[in-house]
Amino acid sequence: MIAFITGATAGIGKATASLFAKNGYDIIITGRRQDRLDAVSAELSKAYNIKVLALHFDVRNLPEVVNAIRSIPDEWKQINVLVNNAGLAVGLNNIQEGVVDDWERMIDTNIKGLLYMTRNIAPIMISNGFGHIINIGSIAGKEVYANGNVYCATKHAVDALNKGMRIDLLPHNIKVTAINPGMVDTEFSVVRFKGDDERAKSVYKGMQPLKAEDIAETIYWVASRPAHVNINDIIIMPAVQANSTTTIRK
Ligand code: NDP
Ligand code: 8X3
Repeated sequence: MIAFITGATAGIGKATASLFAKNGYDIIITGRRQDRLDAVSAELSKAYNIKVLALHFDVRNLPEVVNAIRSIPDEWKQINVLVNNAGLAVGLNNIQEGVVDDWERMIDTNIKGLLYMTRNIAPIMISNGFGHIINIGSIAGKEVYANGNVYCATKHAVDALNKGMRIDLLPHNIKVTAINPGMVDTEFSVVRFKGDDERAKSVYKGMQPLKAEDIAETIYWVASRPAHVNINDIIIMPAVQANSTTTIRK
């Protein structure tokens, strides 16, 4: 069994790669940070005695995506699961003061990157006659919160693409699932606040967020349902978070 996980150098992607590896999957992992990719690759192949194929590319760069996927050896092409996880929020500004470069990074990564990956992996799955694409959306793809404008728009796009690709891939025996988390304590907020650790920590202050492993377990559960079962869509929240804007803090 083979699982392909984008953005496996940190957070949810790394925890997901680790759980699939623990369950005996060979894994294809991606990310832009080569040193992290090498470290995850070495750690998981040693810990779980599985094979790892590490592909170093930026999901925003279509030629890089195409070349990386073309480089996959034939013995790695029986891909059972693609987890479209690579993504980010950059900035938290109102629309009138938004930073256009932040908008472009989010749109290019969360929407176009997910599309580039899907466009290049789905034909391989179709030719195999099986597959499962798991898209990582967000509660931000179900609701909108103040200053979340463009990040929320990108995750609403993931919500729509998830539904659309499920229809298009249905005749090809390819399952499509979205996992939509609330707050998860990863590098997400450090990235959103451009390295401001204190501001990132304040996001989770006084409350217990989800861990990356909580999402990994959900992804693995979805992927391990019987062949006749598909989980279309899951929203998973910390117990103390009711929605994007209502959280109990001590
Ligand atoms: P992290 O910042 O911890 O991890 C993000 C991963 O995405 C990294 O491995 C990073 O790798 C990769 N990535 C980012 N941009 C690119 C790119 N252009 N090309 C390739 N890889 C990229 O965040 P999370 O684990 O929290 O985020 C994972 C997903 O979960 C995202 O889609 C996010 O929107 C979503 N999510 C997160 C929530 C949270 O509260 N944390 C809640 C809901 C959804 P590298 O930098 O090496 O390229
Ligand atoms: C990440 C969670 O609350 O910042 O998607 O939108 S949130």
